[in-house]
Amino acid sequence: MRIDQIKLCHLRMPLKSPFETSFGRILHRDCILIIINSNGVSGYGECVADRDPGYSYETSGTAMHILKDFFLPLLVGKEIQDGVDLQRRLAFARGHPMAKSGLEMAIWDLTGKLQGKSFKDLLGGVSDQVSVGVSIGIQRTTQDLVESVSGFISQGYGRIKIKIKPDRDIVDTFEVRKAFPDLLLQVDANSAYTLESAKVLKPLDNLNLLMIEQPLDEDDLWDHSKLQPQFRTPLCLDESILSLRHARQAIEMGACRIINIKMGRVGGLSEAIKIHNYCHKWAVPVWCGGMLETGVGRAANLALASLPGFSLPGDISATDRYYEQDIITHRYTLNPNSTIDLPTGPGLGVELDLKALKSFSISEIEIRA
Ligand code: OSB
Ligand code: MG
Repeated sequence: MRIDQIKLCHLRMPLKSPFETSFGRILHRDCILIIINSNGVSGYGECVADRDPGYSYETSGTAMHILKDFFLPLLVGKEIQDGVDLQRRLAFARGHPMAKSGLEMAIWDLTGKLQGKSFKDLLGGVSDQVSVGVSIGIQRTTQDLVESVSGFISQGYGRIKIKIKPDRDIVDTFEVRKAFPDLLLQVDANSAYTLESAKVLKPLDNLNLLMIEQPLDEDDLWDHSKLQPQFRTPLCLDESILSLRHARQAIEMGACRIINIKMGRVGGLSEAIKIHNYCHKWAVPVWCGGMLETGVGRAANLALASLPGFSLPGDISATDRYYEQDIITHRYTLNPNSTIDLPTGPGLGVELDLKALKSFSISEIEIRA
């Protein structure tokens, strides 16, 4: 396909409620919507970099810079075969996985639309609905947290993840477990501990948690490999896994027993699929992580999570959990069995709500051939 034009919309969307993690509080969610035009057809991609460098060094600002000054000039006016071809052209650039991933998503959306195939069919997905859970941020008090968990359970969510940090770990998790003894429950520390300080988490090992996500630093596979043998509960890595190579090394050294796959974090859909395939082959459970995506990125996550190795519920909640107003016309809803249906149209299968898009856009850039 020939790339005629690429447009970047830097969006800032109000969240229904603040989302607090060990790295900070998110009130507005930033992202970049990427629209690639080829022969009158538009492909959409979402770059999930946030406004602040809390989860990762990449921000919406660095992504705008890398896309505008380095990637777009290389692509506009060129013939691109597919996502793999795109990544070959971007491989000269070190890092910036979220910027690369947003572009790759748009190329896959175009590919699907041109071939009349849904994302699920392009990827080889095996189900039309995927199991999902909800990720709950740190609340003002433990009591607020228990109430929030209770609210999401009544909405039908069958798996809950709670965020933890030092001093908001043991009591929060114990109280949620006490209130809901049979709940599928997991915790996410977003790198808030060290090998030493993670000793305080030992009591969580008796709470029948599905996993403990990313307790230590993102660049610290080695200490995770020392921590995992001290716990019966599986450790899951999120921030630490930026590529298939990291996934293989983490598994080989016993740094985790579960992997969270986010296409933005690993540089795109093709790398995400490689990690899935590797883990599936070695029977390592994976699940699809979330970055508070708009309806565009959420469609891609749903399709990814329909691959056969995604055996655990994903952080892919209904639109309602995040946004009063989304940038697509469809709103994802939760089925009573804690699943969400995949879109069925060609490509991502989503239609933009242009009025909403305009209202959230804080800057736009357009490059034509
Ligand atoms: O660590 O999984 C995380 C959101 C932003 C950045 C990092 C994380 C998260 C979530 C939310 O946990 C998942 C979602 O519902 O999209
Ligand atoms: Mg995480």
